[in-house]
Amino acid sequence: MKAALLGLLQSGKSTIMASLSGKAIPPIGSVAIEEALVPVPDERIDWLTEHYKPKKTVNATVDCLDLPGLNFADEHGRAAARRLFNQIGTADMLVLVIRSFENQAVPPYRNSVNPSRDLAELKTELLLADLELVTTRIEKLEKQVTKPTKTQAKDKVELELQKKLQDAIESEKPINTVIKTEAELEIIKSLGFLTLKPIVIAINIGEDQLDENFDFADTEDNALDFIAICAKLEYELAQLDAASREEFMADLGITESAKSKFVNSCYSALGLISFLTVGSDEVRAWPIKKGTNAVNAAGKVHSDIQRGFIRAETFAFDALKELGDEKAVKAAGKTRLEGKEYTVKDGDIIDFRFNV
Ligand SMILES: Nc1nc2c(ncn2[C@@H]2O[C@H](COP(=O)(O)OP(=O)(O)O)[C@@H](O)[C@H]2O)c(=O)[nH]1
Ligand SMILES: [Mg+2]
Repeated sequence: MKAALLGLLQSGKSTIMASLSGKAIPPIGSVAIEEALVPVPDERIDWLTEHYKPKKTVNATVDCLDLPGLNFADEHGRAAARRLFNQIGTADMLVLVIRSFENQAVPPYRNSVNPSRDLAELKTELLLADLELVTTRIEKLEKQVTKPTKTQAKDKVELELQKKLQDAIESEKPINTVIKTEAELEIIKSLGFLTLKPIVIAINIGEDQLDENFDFADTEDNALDFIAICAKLEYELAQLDAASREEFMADLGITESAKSKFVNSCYSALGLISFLTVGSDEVRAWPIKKGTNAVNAAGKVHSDIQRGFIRAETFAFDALKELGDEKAVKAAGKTRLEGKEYTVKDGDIIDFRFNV
């Protein structure tokens, strides 16, 4: 699952990225696209690792992309932004990084620090990029449907849908408010619309703003996921060893690290949950979309297991933790045999029975 960090010039994307990856911050103005696989912290995995002492532990990961800063204040910047937007069609979600920190050494975008203005501008630009895509597509389809081609019927259906999208964008609604069915999604999926993607807003707060409340509750945006991160502090924290880090976090009153906030909010914005597999070889978390059934979950582990699926032997992590070991879980009647259609739950520990 890929999350693209998008933000205006010097909003702190690379600093956030460095606090997630533990790597150094690239020089200011760097245009290289950095990528990091960030493990999703999971206390269940930590507990299971203690319990099974496996040779290997694998957390779920979110693949984070750090992109060059956006600048819509001049033509050159707008052209660069458009090129960048065309490159992120394959990202599964967007994290919009918004500057709220004051820093004399870093000149602010449009000469003032103003998070709600910046957020509004970013959202408008995402909509405009989608409007351009939709308009080009409609022009093409309108020509195409007049010809008696094999795809004529299909093209007509798509044209209707694209017009609905156009209406939505023109009234400043993201495309994901219109797309309701899998069939509709299938039609437009390959076009890479930006406002179809789930969005998390990361407010990069100053060192002096740790206690402020940034929920934007008075705007229409309270439907979006917001997290507040002080990138600079988090970067410094990430450089410390675990013990000093905990001490500093306690001093500063930070209860959850940026890394954990960040990947957890991505995970839930993507609609992901984890099922777990355990054993002396490996303890592992597997990300799946909420609502995935057992046979498709099996396919995440291996296509052979999906093909030869017989049953999923399942118990809840919580039951194991409460009762102490697998034997006790079984004795308490809490181990279940589930079939292909069983909807996997977050924290299910699964042993797939299969036959190839
Ligand atoms: N004071 C302060 N400075 C920050 C913070 N986050 C980033 N900066 C500074 O802002 C500048 C731009 O940050 P950078 O991460 O390179 O931004 P990017 O252009 O979005 O990748 C750097 O000089 C950072 O040190 C923060 O939370 N507080
Ligand atoms: Mg950068």
